[in-house]
This record gives sequence, structure tokens and C-alpha cells, in this order.
Amino acid sequence: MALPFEIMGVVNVTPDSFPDGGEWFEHDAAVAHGLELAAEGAMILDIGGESTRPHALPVPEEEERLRTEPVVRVLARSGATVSIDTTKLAVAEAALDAGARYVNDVTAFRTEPDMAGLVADRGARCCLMHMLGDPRTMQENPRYDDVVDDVKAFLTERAEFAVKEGVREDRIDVDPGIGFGKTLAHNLQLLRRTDEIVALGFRVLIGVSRKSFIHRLADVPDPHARVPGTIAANVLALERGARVFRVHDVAEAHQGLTVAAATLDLDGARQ
Ligand code: HH2
Repeated sequence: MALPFEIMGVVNVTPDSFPDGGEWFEHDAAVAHGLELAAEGAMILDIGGESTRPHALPVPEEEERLRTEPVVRVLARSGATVSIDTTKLAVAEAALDAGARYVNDVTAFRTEPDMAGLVADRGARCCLMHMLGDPRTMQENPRYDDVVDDVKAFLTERAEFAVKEGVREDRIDVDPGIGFGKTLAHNLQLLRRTDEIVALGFRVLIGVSRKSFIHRLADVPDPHARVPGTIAANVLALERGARVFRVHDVAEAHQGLTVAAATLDLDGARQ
């Protein structure tokens, strides 16, 4: 039976990602990890070749393509939907050529506006994420009038742009961008008021996995130990209407969300 949510498993093919930099940098390790996440219940595998952590250094286009394209090619044959986590048109195009069917652009087509037309032409799905500034500057004193209203206005504008470029509305997911230019209070507001973002009419994707706000709240310095906090935030976002969850620890998230979905009696949940 189809579940009422989708899990996006993170496959970072980078030497420096937060919080799993280097673990899956080799091609074979990245492929094996992706297959494991699919077996654990990830319906989407999000392949990234450039870290977006605060102060991360940019990766040249060709290097990012060489990291990601071969991994996408193999994992696309596994049956999971493969997503490319990139802000670069050429990297997205190579991934789509290699079998990806989802583009996760944390700049919501602002870095390369032609990304929207590419997604439209290929009939791919996409995620439009909110970020204040860019990864180098985003955590420098972020300010909003009302963080939820500002994020909603941004996502509405970016979705309108994507639709104007030909992307079908039902192929757009929106994401408030937890940790991208947000204080702890901003992150908590966005999670608490996820229902207001859901009311925009798009599927909402939430990316809280192992993020530092969990450490700030519960004093967990080791990112690998932040799984309980990740599941708690995801379950509450599910209850408020989010339906796609980007996580590193797929088996644990799958268990938590399955129990939560059944308890909430969401359509498609196991009884
Ligand atoms: N978070 C990260 C990267 N990509 N994409 C979306 N749509 N939403 C997110 O919240 C999101 C994202 C950061 O996490 P991670 O991939 O683990 O780290 P890094 O960017 O350093 O690779």
C-alpha cells in the first residue's frame, strides 16, 4: 500500500558535507549507501556533490558533475526516484540524462533560472527551498518581519516563476529550508507553523535531519546522535501536513513516520 509520506534519503558524494562528509565520497560506497537507503524505505535518493553547510567552499561545475553523474546512473536503475541536489544547470542536466527525475535546488532556481525550463522540458519533479542569502553568509544575523510569512511569500514567488517557465504545479515541492539563514527561534516557528506553508497548496518537504538546532535544543554535539530529535521534528511536521522528509537515517525515520501516520489515521497509513 502506498504510504501517505515519502522519505528522501541523503547520499552526499562530498568530502566535506555536514554531517557525513567523506563517508560516501567513493563511487562504490555512495552507490552501496544509496541502495541501502532505498531498501530501508527511501522512495527518493537525493544525490549531492557540493556541501551547502555554512561557510562551505563552492565546487567547480565539472568536479561536481564527475562526483554525481556516475552515482545517479547506477542508482536510477534501482527503482527509486533519483534526485540531484544541485544549484548548477549543467550538473542537473547531466543527472537528468543519467536517469534522475527530481531536481532539488536549494536556491529555488535563483542561481540558474534556466533550471526551471530544464525541469519543465524533462517532466521532472523539483523542490524549491527557501534560503536567506547564500551558504557563506546565511547564518550572519538572519532577520525577518515574520519568518513564516516571509518564507511563504518567497516560496509563492518562486513557484509562480517555475509555473511560468512550464513546470507543472503538481510536480513542485516547497521547503522552508530549516537551518538555511535561520535562528533557532526561526526554525521552531517554521516547524510549528508548517500547516501555513502546506496551505500554499504544494507538497511540503522538510529537511531537519541531524541539523544543529537539535544540538542547540538538546545538547547533542555528535550529528550522528541526533536521530531522535530528527524523528520528533519530522513527526510533528507530518502532523501539520508535510509529506516529504529528507533524512540521513532512513530506517529510523521510516519507522517513526509509519507509526505516526497510522496513529493520525492519515490516508494510506497501515492499519
Ligand atoms: N538541507 C541540506 C542540503 N540540501 N535540500 C532541501 N530541499 N532541504 C534541506 O533542508 C536541505 C537540502 C543540508 O544537509 P546535508 O545534505 O546533510 O549537508 P550538506 O549540504 O553539507 O551536504
